Amino acid sequence: MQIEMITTHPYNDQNPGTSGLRKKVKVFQQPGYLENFVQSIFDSLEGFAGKSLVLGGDGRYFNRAAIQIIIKIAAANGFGELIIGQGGLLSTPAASHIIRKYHTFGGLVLSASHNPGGPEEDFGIKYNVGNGGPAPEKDTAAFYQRSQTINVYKTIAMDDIDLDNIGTQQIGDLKITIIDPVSDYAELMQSIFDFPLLKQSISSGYITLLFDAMHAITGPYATRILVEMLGAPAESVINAVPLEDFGGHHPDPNLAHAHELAHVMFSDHAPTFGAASDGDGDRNMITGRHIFVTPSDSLAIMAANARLIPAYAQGLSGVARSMPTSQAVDRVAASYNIPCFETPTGWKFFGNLLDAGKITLCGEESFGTGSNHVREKDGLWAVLFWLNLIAKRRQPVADIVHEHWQKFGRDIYCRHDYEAVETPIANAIVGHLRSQLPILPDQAFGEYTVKYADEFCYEDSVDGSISRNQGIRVGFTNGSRIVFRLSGTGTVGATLRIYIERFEPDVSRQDQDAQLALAELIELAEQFCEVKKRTGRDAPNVIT
Ligand code: G16
Repeated sequence: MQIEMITTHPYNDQNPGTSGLRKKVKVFQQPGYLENFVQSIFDSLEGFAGKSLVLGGDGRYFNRAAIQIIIKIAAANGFGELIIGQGGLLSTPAASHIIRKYHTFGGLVLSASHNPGGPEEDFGIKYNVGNGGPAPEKDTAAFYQRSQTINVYKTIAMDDIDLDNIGTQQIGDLKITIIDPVSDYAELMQSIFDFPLLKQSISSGYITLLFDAMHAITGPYATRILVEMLGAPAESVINAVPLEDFGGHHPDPNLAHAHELAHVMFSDHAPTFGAASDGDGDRNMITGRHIFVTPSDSLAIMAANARLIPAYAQGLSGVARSMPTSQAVDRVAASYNIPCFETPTGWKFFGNLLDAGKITLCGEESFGTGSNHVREKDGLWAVLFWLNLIAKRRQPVADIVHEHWQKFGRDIYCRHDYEAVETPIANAIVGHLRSQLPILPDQAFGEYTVKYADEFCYEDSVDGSISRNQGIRVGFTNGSRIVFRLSGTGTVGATLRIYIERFEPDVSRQDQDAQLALAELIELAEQFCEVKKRTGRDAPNVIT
């Protein structure tokens, strides 16, 4: 194989965000843009000569073209084997599992997750390390640093690889293995959950279900597992065929974007259980007949019931949640006397805790839940967890949720997103919030008295690394909180996220609408950050 050294120039915007580098497709299509970033990753890593790399993506527009480019750069940089999902497809959790199962050096996952796809939309790339998890901050900082000085990348001249036929091809020193993207993952799920019980509950009609794959990667995974292995009727999986533009929708599993599912779940002919996943299959939305389960509640309920699932029957070593996630899981941990960790937003922060065995389950308000079975959040795993729970407890979703609130209290919760805010305005909002931090403590606003106001700083208890400026928190003496942060995954302007929660122990007051129950705190949030005033908007773009 003849290695070619191609002269290039740095791009100044290749700083990975919350989850890898996400930009418009047009940005990635600039000459050398993708090549620079991939070469910067390889230049920052050591010891991969002759080793294996996993490669796959969520099938969005530019996925196939990007894979062909990466194959050539990986070959020129000396990898010994590439393990690629058939058709260039791999869900994020499946990629994580394959890295772990086959002990590869790492993997590249091509996805912009829940962001829309298509020639005018978004693309993304992230590097996962040998434990199967997203590269930690020290690595992503090194990738960025290298991208700022890069002046050459390596590639080889060769024909495009056939991605569609399973099997092995040898090209010079490089072995390319095309694998079925689903089978290893399906086998893993079978080892975690009680498949015979699930099969029986579905075939007897006790559980009826609807899964919305949103024309994204989980279509083939859900069809294989829910339909072929567990016997659900084929029509239980909707929007099952992955499309490059996700059918023109945002593959974002929430009530706003998974509206087809939401419509059915709140209708008279709703099945027992409904769920959706996102572009790359790591997020999940859980619903039952006429009920939506917030991701924060879902995490707490999973933690409280984990012993009912075969793989977690021995109990949990600990749990973790991202800082803006509600404190519901903290109450479960306290009651079961297990540790609960609070990390910054971003799945990469759970990796060390999982590797060290300090936690078994973790999750985020952004529709992500997972366990020590892989090192990514996992959409279908969460779906199977809930199905297993329903089958074991023989209760509808609404009863499981209400019983949980009765026992632990309810953390009433919502998130308001203001998307595509002009960056200078967003920065001014953050500056304005920062300026109030010293003066807010002890101030009273109606029934709310500020207990603390700060910027979240995280010290990793395993490696001692410190991550500063991870969101602005205003906590009140009654346990309520308002959190403000700028998203690290958007591609246009800035997205301001406002997270609001209030604890309600009184059972007679738990069944309130979240927006109404949180109205006073929502007002206070505006008073603190002035997003409406400064942007001239009258409402958030998305409420979850
Ligand atoms: C990614 C990260 C998550 C994070 C989410 C939202 O998810 O993996 O850990 O919670 O983004 O991040 P932000 O609030 O910064 O936009 P995904 O599913 O987009 O890869």
